Amino acid sequence: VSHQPWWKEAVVYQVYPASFKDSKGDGIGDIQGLVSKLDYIKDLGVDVVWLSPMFKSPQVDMGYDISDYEDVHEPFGNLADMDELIDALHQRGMKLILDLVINHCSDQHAWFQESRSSRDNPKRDWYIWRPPTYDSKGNRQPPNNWRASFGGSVWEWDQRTEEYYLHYFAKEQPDFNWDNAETRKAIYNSAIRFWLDKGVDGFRVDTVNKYSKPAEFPDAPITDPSSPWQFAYPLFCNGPRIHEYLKEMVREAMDPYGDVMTVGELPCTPDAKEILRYVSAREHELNMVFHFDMVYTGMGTIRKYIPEPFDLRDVKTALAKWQCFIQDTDMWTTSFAENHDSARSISRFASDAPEYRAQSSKMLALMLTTLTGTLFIYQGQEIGMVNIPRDWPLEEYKDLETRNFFALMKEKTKNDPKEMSAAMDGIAYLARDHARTPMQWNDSLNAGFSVGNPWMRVHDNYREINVEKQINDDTSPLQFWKRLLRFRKTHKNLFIYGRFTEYDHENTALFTYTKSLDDNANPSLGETKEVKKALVCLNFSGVRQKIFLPEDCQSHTLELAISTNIGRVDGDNLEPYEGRVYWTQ
Ligand code: TEU
Repeated sequence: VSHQPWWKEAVVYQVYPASFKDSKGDGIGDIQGLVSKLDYIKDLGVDVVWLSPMFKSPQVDMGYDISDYEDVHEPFGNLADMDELIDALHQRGMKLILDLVINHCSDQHAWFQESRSSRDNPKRDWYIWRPPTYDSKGNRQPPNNWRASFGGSVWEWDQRTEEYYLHYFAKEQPDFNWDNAETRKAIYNSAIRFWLDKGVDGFRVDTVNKYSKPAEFPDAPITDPSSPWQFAYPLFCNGPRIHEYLKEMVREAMDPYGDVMTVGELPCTPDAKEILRYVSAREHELNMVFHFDMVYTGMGTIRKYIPEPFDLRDVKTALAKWQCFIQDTDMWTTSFAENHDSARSISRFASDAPEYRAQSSKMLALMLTTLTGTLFIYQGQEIGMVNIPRDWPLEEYKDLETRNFFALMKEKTKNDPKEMSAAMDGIAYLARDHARTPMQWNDSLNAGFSVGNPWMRVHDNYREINVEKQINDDTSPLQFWKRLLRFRKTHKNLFIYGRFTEYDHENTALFTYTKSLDDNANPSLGETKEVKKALVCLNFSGVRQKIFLPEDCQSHTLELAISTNIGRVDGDNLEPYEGRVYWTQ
């Protein structure tokens, strides 16, 4: 394939600073802890580290509420630690992207403190303030009925200046007014240029389609007035001036630095034409986006923690859409199954039963490493970490989204035991907390994460699942991931760039697809011959399944390239949660 930008072939590893490695013994992960693990990350085969917010923050939303873009949350370290991290990564030939959280900031940020101090403060218009409305009985009302992502109204009343301010997330996360050019310029300087000047290589752009608000704030169509958590999420997205703002941001704050990598968080954007406006190369906005079609399967539509039934076809539809959609366009995409907002993929899409957990981990790894797009691995995914057990009490869950949902259910159901048990089932299946239990390094106290009292409970299975136990075990998820990352790069024209074709879609146990060379690709050498086409067979069930052999593969001899069953495979029967790749021509 002709020369491609570096970020297409990069493997990105996401680090959640609070839960990765604590070097100070205060029970909170920190930057020096991350620095101490860079050789581990490098050895895995990673090119880029994505570090979730480490900026100064009151931590209402785990750092996605920033009170100073130009400083570091004290328990994580300081600016000198960040300089050391950037340098240590670059010395290893790796890169660093930070989280760009610029739809909102913390209510503790100096800018917001000024803005809320009076109606005529010069920064008043840096946020979105609106006067109250009144109902027929003279009761004060917020400007509209929109509900925030973390519960309650998107409008918070400010007594001092007797106006409401807008917040799509927590009330401690006031939304910026991106219509104000002065605000945009300040954001570009403080959140972007400050870090690019320090040598940061790019950004994961938080809530990238929410900055432009609708001109008016019409009420959302509330289908169920009794449900306190109706929220207008789709109305928050893809506003009238979003592309103007993103083009300006890239042109003014990033282009002067050369090749800045950007990956946008793009939920609620099903329309292919709209997606192209964000990531088509000719638009010069974002390099790529995370789509959430896969990780959202099974989440409630009205409220994410009321799970809805799905089967493998929904997952295959989600993935196939993006694999096919990008072909014959000038856009790019991502391959991921986990992040800090998502439950663990083994528990969500395969099986975390002890007898199937490792095999599930390897099968999912085989899927992710053979799909087209830039590959993202979330901390702990490489060793097969799984969801929090159902019997943990709510107190062990720290995420405000989890806590607020539970409180809303209590209020709505008047603490009905059956309803509350269902709420706990939803939390135990989908909560963002599942991704935030401390990284499991070894079987010593607190899994080697901290010698202090961890801010969040370590998973009880850390003695069975940890880096040290897997680093020397050839059959472990960790070793298999390492092998797959090399395998993917060796055959990058097939697996990073190749053409995806799905077969047997109605099968709810098997995911079968081929990857074939694009016309202009030069085949890479397999072990024995040029490989132009690979057949990927994934068993997402706990039952042996006969491989599905596509018509156009039957005339060729199949050569086994790799299997999650190290060493032995049983003819054309896939074991439970087994994955295989065959060369077909
Ligand atoms: O996520 C925004 C987002 O779409 C999800 O958080 C979603 O709103 C939530 O999971 C409910 O479905 C980004 C960050 O990834 C998230 O951690 C932050 O909480 C949020 O923005 C606010 O910055």
